[in-house]
Amino acid sequence: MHEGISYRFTRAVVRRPCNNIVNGLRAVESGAPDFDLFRAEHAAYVSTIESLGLEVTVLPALEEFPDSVFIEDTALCLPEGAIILRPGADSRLGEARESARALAGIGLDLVEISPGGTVDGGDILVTGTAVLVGLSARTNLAGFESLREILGSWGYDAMAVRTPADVLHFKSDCNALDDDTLLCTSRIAADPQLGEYRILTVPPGEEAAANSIRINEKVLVPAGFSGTAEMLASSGFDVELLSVRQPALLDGGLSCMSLRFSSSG
Ligand code: CIR
Repeated sequence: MHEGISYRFTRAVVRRPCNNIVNGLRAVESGAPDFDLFRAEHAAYVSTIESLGLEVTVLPALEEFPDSVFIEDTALCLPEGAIILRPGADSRLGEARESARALAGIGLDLVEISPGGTVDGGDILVTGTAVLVGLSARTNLAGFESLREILGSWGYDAMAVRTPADVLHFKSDCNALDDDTLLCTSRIAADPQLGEYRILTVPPGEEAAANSIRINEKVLVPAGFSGTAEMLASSGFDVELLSVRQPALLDGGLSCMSLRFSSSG
């Protein structure tokens, strides 16, 4: 593994939200997102990532796929190339084809997960020592096995981990702050599967803040979670708050709206 693999990035790929985003999947109905507000939050997200030094490729909206702004679920990009995933929701499977085309277009080598398995990128967490893959309603064992084989050929260890019940993705509850530190919810923090990591736990009531993302020297935290922001700042992290109110209506957050990677390795 390369030092800083979990948070040092030079590039990102995002996809603009489509008008049809109002029909995006959600576990609980809390109202449809507003397209104009979504677009504004997405634009702020893109400019924040750019301000952190990343070269950002912005792909066009895809009306055919309401959830396609959540591009993280379609691929895993590493210095060795892009692994094209197989999203576990039927309505999202075709998004991976579109990502494959775009990633090939920017010069990445592509490998594909075998048909039969499903894996959402939201279940994949790259840490300094292993790639953790949460088994969930979207990511199954066959998908994990296929991913493990590809990662193994590139020299990465993959480990299947438990995604808490009724949680969409592993990364809804757990993200990397550096190569050996994770930010977790309390429902996952004490899990022995994470025993080798240093763990920081979000305060009660701030579970959604576990979907914060470290990019280079900053940790982006969803706006409204001041307890988490203060805890991270007092642990020495440089924190910036960013609103994801609209994506949250569709169970999306900061991690899911970009593919982040380092082109230099
Ligand atoms: C879905 O249910 O697939 C979308 N509405 C949300 C996907 C969020 N993806 C992510 O956190 N990686």
